[in-house]
Amino acid sequence: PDVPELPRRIRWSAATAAFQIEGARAADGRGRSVWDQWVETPDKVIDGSTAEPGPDSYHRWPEDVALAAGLGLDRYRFSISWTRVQPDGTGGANSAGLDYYSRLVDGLLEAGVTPFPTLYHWDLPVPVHEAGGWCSRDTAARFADYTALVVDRLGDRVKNWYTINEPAMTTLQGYAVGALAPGEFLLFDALPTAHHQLLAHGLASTVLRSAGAEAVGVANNHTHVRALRDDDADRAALEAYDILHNRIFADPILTGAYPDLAAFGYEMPVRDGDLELIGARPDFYAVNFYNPTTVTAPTGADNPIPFDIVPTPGAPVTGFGEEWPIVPEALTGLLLDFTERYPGLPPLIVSENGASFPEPARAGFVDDTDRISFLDGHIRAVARAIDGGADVEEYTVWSLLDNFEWADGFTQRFGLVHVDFDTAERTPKASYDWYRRVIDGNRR
Ligand code: GCO
Repeated sequence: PDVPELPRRIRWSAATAAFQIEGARAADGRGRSVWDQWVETPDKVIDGSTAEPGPDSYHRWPEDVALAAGLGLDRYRFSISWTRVQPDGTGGANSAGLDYYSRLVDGLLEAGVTPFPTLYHWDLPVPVHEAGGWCSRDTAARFADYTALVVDRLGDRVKNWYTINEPAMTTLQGYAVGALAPGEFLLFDALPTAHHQLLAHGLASTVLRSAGAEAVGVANNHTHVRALRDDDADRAALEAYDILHNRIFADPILTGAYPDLAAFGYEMPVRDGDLELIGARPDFYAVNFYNPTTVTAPTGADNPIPFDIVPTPGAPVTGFGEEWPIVPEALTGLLLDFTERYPGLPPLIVSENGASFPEPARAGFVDDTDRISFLDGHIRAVARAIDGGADVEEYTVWSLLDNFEWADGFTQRFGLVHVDFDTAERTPKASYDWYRRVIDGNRR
């Protein structure tokens, strides 16, 4: 057969996120998030786009449901916008905002696709940001309140939840180096934002479980870290980067303790009981994986950063160039490293995996063979990890459809489905049909 076959049955999914697909930023009382501020600030988004209309899923969600069902997905991963539900990040629910997600959930269930929402995919309400955002411990409590509003309305039909998406990217890109909203440049002073997001995950998990949720977990971005050279200086760089990108976010959830941060001269603002909450066993551990990261010892005498990120030697690249090397074996390595590093780990989910390549803005049909080969390689990498002992129970393609790629605007396309960003017209690509065959083949 020409499609990859897994050694055992897993669930198949595809993902999107609210701000990246919904458009309709002012509809039905939606409040403003740090991403609204970001897209309205000159020079923050490469093509000056504002995420509107984009795929316009706020109006076209029935098409998304039909596309998800057409693939034969077991589950669809979408995110809920905090500011549609609770426009100012405090107080009661905006029922018009919740109505939207309620319709989407009903549509998915009618189509036989299990809804698997993410409660937070980066769209922090502006007032919560102004009160300190993720630098403030109180934001975790705000998030738990918002979670209660959502589960109160959807919890009769939604049983599986991702709490927070990629806290590592929010800490590193959002607060440490300012490449994504809210655009703070705090370097190591950004570390408390990791703890507060993990605390938010812990508090929200408790809220969800007591409302009858069956499976709750966080979706973390992880990378497989490699040293450029086999020497002590580069190994130290590897260690440092592995802690900052992977272990700060995985260790407390999976072991109930942070890695030693003394080398960075930092300590997390942990209070009594925090680590019990954060380390309460999740029902799954979800990994967003895109590429490995190669590091070397830092150059420059008083460089505050203990590593330099360099291109991965010999790797082909995606539409992002050298920043995004294509190395499917790195996914096998990552899943096996986790299995070994965290004995007793809950089942693993690959909650995002995919790639963008240059594609036309308008298209009757996109023959995206490069995406097919990327996904084929990574699904085979998952198969090898399962053979090697990793307990992977679900795989998710990022993304169901082309969408707003954050600071890269509409210049990067990750979809199985092409979207004309002027008309929101959707056209399945070759990879859509291929993924449908992968799912079908693995069900037999
Ligand atoms: C995330 C990711 C997605 C991106 C995708 C491609 O936060 O889960 O950043 O939203 O669009 O990873 O970059």
